[in-house]
Amino acid sequence: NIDQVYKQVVEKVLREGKKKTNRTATDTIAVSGCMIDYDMANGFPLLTTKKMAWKTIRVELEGFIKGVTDKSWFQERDCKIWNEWCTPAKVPYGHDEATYQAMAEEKDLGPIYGFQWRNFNGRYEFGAEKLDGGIDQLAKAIEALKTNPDSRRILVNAWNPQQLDQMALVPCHYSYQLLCNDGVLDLLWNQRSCDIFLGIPFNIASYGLLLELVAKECGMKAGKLIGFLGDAHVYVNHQAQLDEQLKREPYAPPRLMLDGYNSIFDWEWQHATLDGYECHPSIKGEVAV
Ligand code: DHF
Ligand code: TMP
Repeated sequence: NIDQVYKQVVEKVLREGKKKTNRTATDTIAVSGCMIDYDMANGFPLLTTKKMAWKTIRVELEGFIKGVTDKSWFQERDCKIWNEWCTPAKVPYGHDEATYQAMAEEKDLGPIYGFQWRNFNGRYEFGAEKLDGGIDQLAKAIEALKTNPDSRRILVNAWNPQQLDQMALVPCHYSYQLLCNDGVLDLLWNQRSCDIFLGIPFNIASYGLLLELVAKECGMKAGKLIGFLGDAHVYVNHQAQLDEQLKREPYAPPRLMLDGYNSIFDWEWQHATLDGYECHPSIKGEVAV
């Protein structure tokens, strides 16, 4: 199950990792290169060894699919994980209290994931009535899967060098590929930088959910969920939490249900629910800004 796959990643990083300084004020223990390989037939990949913020994960993905770049949209739905970030075009990045305060107040996230998925390299203007131009990579990917499922060219890219300097945080997970084999759909994503305790459990569940959504949209079955991790790191102030988590015995994985919407483009977070999510209590950890 996914807890076992996750445990192997954590153990590899802690065993082979080297202490490293980085952009944030907190050091990490890091390895270069690691892979997550999970078969969706085993159940939905939400960790059971700590309680996961399932609503937050769904809201974030809905925002990405809709190309939302306004922090308020996420906050109105109780999704707070983007609170600490904003476009550096308005508040230059820094480590002092005044900067943190200003970043929390600013609502423009810049042309992040969702904008690039739906409007790649379009003209970016915060608060514009509708998203402006660019390439709708997600719609094209789905169209390609429906018309030419054998294709090895179905990719969505968030890494846009022309707009990196406008983004709240340059993409961590920067591309994904969809591969179909005999009606079974695999999703493979690339992630350059991976916070193993906080970020990765979210990223696994989020791409697992996206895979199920796209599979359903195309009348396919979800197959493999594969993640290629670049800099895989544990922040030094997350080690005690991970020690605690790894001692816990996983529960059986939950089942995902998707219902009550017409297409992936009008899917809302409430349309995805879990059957039988049994889990251990949540474990808190500080997010390095
Ligand atoms: N920065 C760092 N250092 N690590 C990240 O994982 C990260 N992720 C970002 C933006 N910047 C980042 C976007 N995704 C949390 C989870 C994912 C995420 C940002 C934050 C987080 O704090 N999770 C907590 C609380 C979640 C909640 O209750 O809403 C957790 O315990 O999982
Ligand atoms: P960086 O831009 O300096 O690499 O910092 C980004 C941090 O956020 C890094 O610890 C990785 C983490 N992260 C994830 O693990 N997953 C995510 O989805 C995001 C947005 C960030």
